[in-house]
Amino acid sequence: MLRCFWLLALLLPLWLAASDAVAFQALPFSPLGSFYRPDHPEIPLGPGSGVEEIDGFVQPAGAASPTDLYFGIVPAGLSLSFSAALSADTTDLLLRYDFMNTSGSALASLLLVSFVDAEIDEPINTFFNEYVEVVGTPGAGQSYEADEPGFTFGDIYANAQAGALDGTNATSAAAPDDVAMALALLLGPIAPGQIARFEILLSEDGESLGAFRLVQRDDASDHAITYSGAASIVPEPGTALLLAAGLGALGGARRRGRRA
Ligand SMILES: [Ca+2]
Ligand SMILES: [Ca+2]
Ligand SMILES: [Ca+2]
Ligand SMILES: [Ca+2]
Repeated sequence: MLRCFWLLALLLPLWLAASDAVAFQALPFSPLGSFYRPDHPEIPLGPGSGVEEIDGFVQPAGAASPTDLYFGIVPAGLSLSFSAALSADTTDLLLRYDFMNTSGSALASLLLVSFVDAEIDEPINTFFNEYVEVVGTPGAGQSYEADEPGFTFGDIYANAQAGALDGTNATSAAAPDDVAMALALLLGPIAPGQIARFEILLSEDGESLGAFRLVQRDDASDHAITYSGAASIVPEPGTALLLAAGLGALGGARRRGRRA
């Protein structure tokens, strides 16, 4: 009996530490980068966190409204390569949406609206004791929204569907509720064959892409989800080759210099 007690006393701190160390993990995203919990029950995101929904809405210049990637369709004139990657220490989940302009003509702009409805410590303290903190100022081409996800009063989901985030945080620590976050990233022009790369980072240890970020908090937990995004044009293959050749020549010059 005494031996059992000591075994328990030894193992309990280890078990508590292990349970607290649950980290972000890969989610079963659709090929176009959507995740919807009712399709995949009981998938946690990280320490205390679960995801109800991650989705993207994409709108090329001239389109009347965005296309919801959840339905598995990409607007005409574009192809999408999506990937999700965990950092080596599994504290960060990077979502990458690479849209190539396959239309044969320049595209003036492309808008991606990312939408995340996550919950923190839902089994312990519900999903409706949460709020969002907005840190910094949106960069060029960025806008955001934090709000109740649309099951009761929030308009964030409707605004994401319309491609028009309202740039406000309707959540507050004083009146916590269910919350969702959205980021809009506008990029252009995109030449034929070029790739518009949109990256979204979900972090459990406060990392972000750039200084602007939304931080989802729980009023009874130390866990938080930091959400940020960045957009860039990926150089055309020709440019990338030239760049590589230039760097190669530079490397060669340095090696020669060191030997001399
Ligand atoms: Ca990290
Ligand atoms: Ca909660
Ligand atoms: Ca709103
Ligand atoms: Ca939520």
